[in-house]
Amino acid sequence: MTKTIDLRSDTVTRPGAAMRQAMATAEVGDDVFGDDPTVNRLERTAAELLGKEAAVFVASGTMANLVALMSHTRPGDEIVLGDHSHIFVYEVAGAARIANVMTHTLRNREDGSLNLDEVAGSFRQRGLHTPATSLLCLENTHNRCGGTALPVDEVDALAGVAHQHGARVHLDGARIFNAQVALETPAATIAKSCDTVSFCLSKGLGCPVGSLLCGPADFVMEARRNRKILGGGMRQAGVLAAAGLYALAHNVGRLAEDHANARKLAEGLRSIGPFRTNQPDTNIVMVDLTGGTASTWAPALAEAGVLATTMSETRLRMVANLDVNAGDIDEALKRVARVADRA
Ligand code: TLP
Repeated sequence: MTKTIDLRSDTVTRPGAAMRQAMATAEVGDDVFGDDPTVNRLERTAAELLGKEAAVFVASGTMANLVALMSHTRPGDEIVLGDHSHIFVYEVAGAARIANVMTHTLRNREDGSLNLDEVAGSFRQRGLHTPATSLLCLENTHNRCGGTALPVDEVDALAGVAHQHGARVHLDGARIFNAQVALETPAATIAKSCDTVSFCLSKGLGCPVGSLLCGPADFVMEARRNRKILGGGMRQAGVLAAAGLYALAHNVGRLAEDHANARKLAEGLRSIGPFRTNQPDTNIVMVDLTGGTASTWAPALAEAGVLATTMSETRLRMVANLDVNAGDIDEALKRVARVADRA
């Protein structure tokens, strides 16, 4: 059987033997009582890496973002965020349904950034007729903008404007370690001007489950209460936290390989068929189809053993990940070329 090359996301990876060994031997306790030593160690490690006072372990990136919104805002507040942000596009309107906030979207530029003047003009003060804008949400790297890594000075400028208007800043850093590697800048520096930052263990870092939400100690206390509301209080979660500690120790530096593989994939695709791609900063390749449609390309590629995600009728996404090596990228390109020859 030929191996299927799964490029749908960096979430599709399976924990390897060493990670499973770390999970199997983890010391555990009841985390709702604060008794799980491995969870406690992961939370301390995450807070240190992100340069924040404290962190809380949650089930997913979506839960981290929702808990952040619940903890930063009051019902009826307004939040400002990009129109391509994961929170706005992919989180099932949790902001509206559960955090009870109104979303004010601003256009994301191609590189995932927001226009500083538009951000500055978007804040409203609580008044007889108006909601308070209490939070700006940023995303780095930016998923729908092709895994772009937003430079630190841009993050700082945007956060500075929010702070001038009395709002706080949450950074969806689901892939902040990809940004760390691409920008050669510590995640703590990237997140420095943001009040809170979340990141995922279950994307490029290769864990089966888990995200961390990091911020000031009093914020994290409130976040623990909100996590409990969502049913996210976990018990012997040390088996999962052990995977996270393993990943933070072993799987961060190697993200450079994913970035190189994404570049190789993008370059190869451009020379093969009716494809235009981004020049990936990190591990995400956006493939714009200049011939045919996603509804014909995606199944044809799957049939040939290359899985991609359909973003729209003219766009596919392919994501380099821990389970795909440079040889697999060469093989994927050969398979795509065979499909393109028949098209
Ligand atoms: N992204 C997933 C899908 O939901 C699209 C993917 O395959 O890329 N923030 C960002 C920037 C994300 O990309 C994701 C997941 C999340 C948050 C949510 O994380 P999970 O899936 O753990 O809830």
